[in-house]
Amino acid sequence: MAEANAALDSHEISARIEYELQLYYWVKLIRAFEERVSRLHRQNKIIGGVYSGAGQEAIVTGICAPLQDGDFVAPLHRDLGVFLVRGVPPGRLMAQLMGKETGLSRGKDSFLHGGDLEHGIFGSTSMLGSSLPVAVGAALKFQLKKEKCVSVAFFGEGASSRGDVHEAMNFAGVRKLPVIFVCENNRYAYSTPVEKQMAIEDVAIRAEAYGFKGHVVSGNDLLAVGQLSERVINRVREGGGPEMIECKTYRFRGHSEHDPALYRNKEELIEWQSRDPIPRFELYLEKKSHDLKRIREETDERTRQVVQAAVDFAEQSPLPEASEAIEGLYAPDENTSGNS
Ligand SMILES: Cc1ncc(C[n+]2csc(CCOP(=O)(O)OP(=O)(O)O)c2C)c(N)n1
Repeated sequence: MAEANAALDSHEISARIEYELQLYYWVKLIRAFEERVSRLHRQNKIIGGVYSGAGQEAIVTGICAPLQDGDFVAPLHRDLGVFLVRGVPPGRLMAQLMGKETGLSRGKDSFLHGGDLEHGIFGSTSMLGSSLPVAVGAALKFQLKKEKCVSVAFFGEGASSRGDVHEAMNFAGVRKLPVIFVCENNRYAYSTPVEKQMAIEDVAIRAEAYGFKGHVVSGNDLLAVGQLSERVINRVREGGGPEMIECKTYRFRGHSEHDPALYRNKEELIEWQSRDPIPRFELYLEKKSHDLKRIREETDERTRQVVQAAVDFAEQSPLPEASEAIEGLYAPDENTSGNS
């Protein structure tokens, strides 16, 4: 890092510091937001299932931070953090989780399928893996229209066993599309351990079979994910064709809030909790001579306020009117008054 810094001027160094503190803010915000969502779920205030990404915050943060306006992301059911890093207002996101009028789908859905095309986010689908061909379709559009944008498709190691994941990667490889495939390998697909999912160690080695590069990185190391993602996104944006990033990680909670995850042993959980991405990044900040105590206190206070404001906004928002139930579901028919 010292060597790398030697080549930077003081302006670039302070921009880099600001960027790293922003990364820290995001992982803390995602953790605080999701912890609050788990509590709200127990209070019966959340509509639908809650799939916590606790333990995996460094992945969505490191991958999405270098993205630009116009880029496209297809997140997983566990990737609430994508919405926060892409700039979706936390209040609207919380309202989506509570099925309120002010939510992204105006109270028509739970978090699971809520997208926000304004921020380039495609709502995830129930069929695992089926959002990859959609992300590839977005990349094809960027290529055909000569737009310098990239598409990012998140998927789990469980989803990687699905046929349309193969089809999406094969097509992307053949057409050299600007798409980044990000595997969040958290070792379990619901209760199925990774050893029963695939006969190989790394999903990333499959990339070679499709004619592009695959990388393996610790998904619990924010710095490593962030640095790799910056390089990969730049190459893909410049027309280098698709790449795959496999992030090795672990989910701290069950598959969803109703799953006590009794199929995992306690030792394994403790081992992975000791690799928590947040203290790991704090250690990095401290080693870089930041006043960690002050930064942590300020960030905790800031995230507490943001999360509380989001909850207040969502709780004060109305539920949708029944008469609006089918509004906005179909594209207007240009030949009629637009109501069909
Ligand atoms: C095609 C398909 N099969 C099964 C399911 C049920 N299901 C929902 S999430 C899940 C686990 C997914 O595991 P993974 O893809 O590794 O993502 P993770 O939940 O671990 O983040 C399963 C089996 C589904 N939604 N779609």
